[in-house]
Amino acid sequence: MVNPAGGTLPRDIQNFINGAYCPSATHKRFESRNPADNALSALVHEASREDVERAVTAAKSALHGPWGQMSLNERASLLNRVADLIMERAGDLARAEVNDTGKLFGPTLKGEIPRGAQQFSVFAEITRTHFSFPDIPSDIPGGGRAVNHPARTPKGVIAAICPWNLPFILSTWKIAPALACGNTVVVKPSEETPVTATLLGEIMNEAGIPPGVYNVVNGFGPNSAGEFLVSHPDIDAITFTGETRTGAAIMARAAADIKDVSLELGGKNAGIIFADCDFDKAVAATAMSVFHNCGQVCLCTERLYIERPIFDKFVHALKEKAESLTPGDPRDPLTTLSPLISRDHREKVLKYFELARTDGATIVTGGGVPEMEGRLAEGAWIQPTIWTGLLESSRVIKEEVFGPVCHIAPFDEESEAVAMVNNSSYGLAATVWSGDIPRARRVAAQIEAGIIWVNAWMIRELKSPFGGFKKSGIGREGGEFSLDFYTEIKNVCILGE
Ligand code: NAD
Ligand code: 6OH
Repeated sequence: MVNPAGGTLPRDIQNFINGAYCPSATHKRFESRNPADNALSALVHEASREDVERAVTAAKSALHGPWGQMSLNERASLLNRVADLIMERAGDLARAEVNDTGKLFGPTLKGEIPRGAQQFSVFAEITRTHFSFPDIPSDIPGGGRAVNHPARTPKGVIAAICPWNLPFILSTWKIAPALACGNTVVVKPSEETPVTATLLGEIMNEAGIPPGVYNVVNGFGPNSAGEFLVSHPDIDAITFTGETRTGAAIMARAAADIKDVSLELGGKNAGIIFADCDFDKAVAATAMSVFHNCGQVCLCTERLYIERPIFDKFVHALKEKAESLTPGDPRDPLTTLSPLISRDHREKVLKYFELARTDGATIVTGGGVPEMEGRLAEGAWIQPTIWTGLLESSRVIKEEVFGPVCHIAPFDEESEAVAMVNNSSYGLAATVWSGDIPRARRVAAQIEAGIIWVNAWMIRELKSPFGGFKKSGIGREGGEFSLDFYTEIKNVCILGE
């Protein structure tokens, strides 16, 4: 049993450059606070332009050192060692993640950290087995035979810019394929959640990953580490997860140097629930999809369309689920609701609560801030909230709130539900609940989203493709689908006799 309060947490978070922790060149530090009680959890060294320069230079030269000469088997062994060491340090990583985010300790220790470890073993195996291609002979006009050898080569130095909602998993999602494909990386964690990516530096050193292959620069976006990294001429590609607006700014900056981008952006995910579904399962999974991680998973559902005969019953059942959630110390196994990431983010969510009221919503439950006791009264707590009665044109239906909220509307016709789901500028994920599988397949085929679950939510095989339609992003990552972003394909054509 890992003690959630035990272990020594790093309080002074430095940058990790060329295999060593180093303070900011300007000695500037910023505060990181625990959203459960607003206590100061770390002082973080903000990387200056000079620090970013050193990190990118280290990553660039590491490409051609021992890392670049390694066999695929050697590289895979190192990455498997990283996976093992993450599991050995799972307690430290989970505690750090909980302090940074307010996430529940149990699911973080048992779910998110092991899943981050798994990314390294999955990509070690994928790249070890996929880098040899069969020869493809082709006929040349005028005689002769040529043999084409397509070979994947590393793209170079990858900038990985990460969000705060699932800090460890979403950073490993980028780091593991980047390294497995032979690249080097400079990671910029969110300013809200710098610790786990920084701790990973210790693990990389212990695993024997050569210096410079993995680097971390901490700081903010504009006029800070994020912007310095994105605009650095020696960055070869940028993988970004975060808000659509930020993705657009990064893409615009990357265009100047024709840098490749992979963008995992915002969403306004919807669920369609037909009257013939397994009602209890649909309610339980939908409650998870709305309230898990306080609604701060990019795959969370914020719009629900319920077939009219079960509308009232469904609203009532989801209300009961929402009201049964218990906010509290994230380290307490009895806590079932975590806080938002920060009080600033809570201000944003509360503005949507206000907007919903102004737009005439019926507040089924929630709509405010819960009363918390003692030190937790300082935290970023919010009530799980359900609305009905809004017009589809309301900004609350159109914009991503990123909190434990949803709007529920009835529908009569299948085509009407599909049209409402698709009437969005986003297209990341959707759920369909029905006992009629041919219908569920037909509906799924019409939904404009990158990930569609039928009678499920959030079951995600790491090797499956992940990404969004429309303003939810560009590109697909996950398993083999990551290879196209993290490699360049070079074709060598040899003309024989
Ligand atoms: P954000 O866009 O505010 O920040 C993400 C990262 O970008 C941070 O590290 C930030 O410092 C950095 N950044 C900000 N401006 C920058 C700039 N101009 N140049 C370079 N870097 C810059 O996002 P967030 O608030 O951390 O995360 C929440 C958002 O992320 C939500 O919109 C959510 O939907 C989205 N998200 C999407 C996915 C997905 O896979 N589609 C997954 C998780 C989160
Ligand atoms: C967006 O926030 C992505 C979530 C995906 C996962 O957590 C996963 O483990 O597949």
